[in-house]
Amino acid sequence: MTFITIPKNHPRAKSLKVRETISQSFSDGVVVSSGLIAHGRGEAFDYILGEKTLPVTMTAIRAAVAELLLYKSVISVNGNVAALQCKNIITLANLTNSQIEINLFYRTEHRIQKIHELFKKYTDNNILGTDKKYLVKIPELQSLRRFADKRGIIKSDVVFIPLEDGDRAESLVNIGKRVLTVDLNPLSRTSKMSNITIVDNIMRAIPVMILECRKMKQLPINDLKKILSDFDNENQLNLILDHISTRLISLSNK
Ligand code: PTJ
Repeated sequence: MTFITIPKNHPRAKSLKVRETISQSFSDGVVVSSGLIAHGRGEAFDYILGEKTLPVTMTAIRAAVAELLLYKSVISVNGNVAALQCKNIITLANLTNSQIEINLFYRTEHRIQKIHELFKKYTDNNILGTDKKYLVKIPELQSLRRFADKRGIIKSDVVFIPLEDGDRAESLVNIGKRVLTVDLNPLSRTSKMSNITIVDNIMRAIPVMILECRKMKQLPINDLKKILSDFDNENQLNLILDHISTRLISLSNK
């Protein structure tokens, strides 16, 4: 696919560049067509939030990093996450000693292979979710996301599921996992079902998590546990909704 060059001084250049990346990944078979729609919904929420990482979101980011540093964790990646943040996911996984597992809503062997190849370009780490002999089904989950790796998600304490659907978030919580997510929509079921929701664009959230992780790695275990116990996801989502309400009122110039 060829694209018209985006002028560097275009006011929406950054956002258009991300669109270009995700469209190209659709052509490459990494992203599914619904992934483009999901991206558009994300953009709409990002516009409303103000397209920056909110100070209040730093609390969720630090709590999520604390979880990844403290417990046996898996970062679950889908097509959109692979397309937009592949290299940074590898960095975050290395820093937190987490495994990476591919898990797709629109699961096909072809897409698994494409996403696997993409990760293998940048890492020698074992990418889970790719070898059928290790896959088992998560009970009660009907979608193709039910296939989870015995060595990864099944064994883990914490599953980080950026850009997810609510059903799996709920099923993972039901089987006793701690669930972390990145979702621009504070009203989604995933946001509400997860233990820690980072309401931010994945393009900003993962790089900020990496920065925080580099700082927090030096902290004693009890400090990390305190960051976690101080965090309340319901309160976090309420604060985000407060921010949106205040922002929209101020924009209406009333
Ligand atoms: O690759 P697959 O087959 O696993 O499919 C992936 C998608 C994303 C298509 C699938 O998981 C899906 O349909 O997800 P949903 O239910 O549309 O949820 C995705 C959520 O991510 C929505 O709440 C979006 O607002 C949000 N979102 C989209 N883009 C971003 C985002 N959140 C953060 N950063 C983004 N860039």
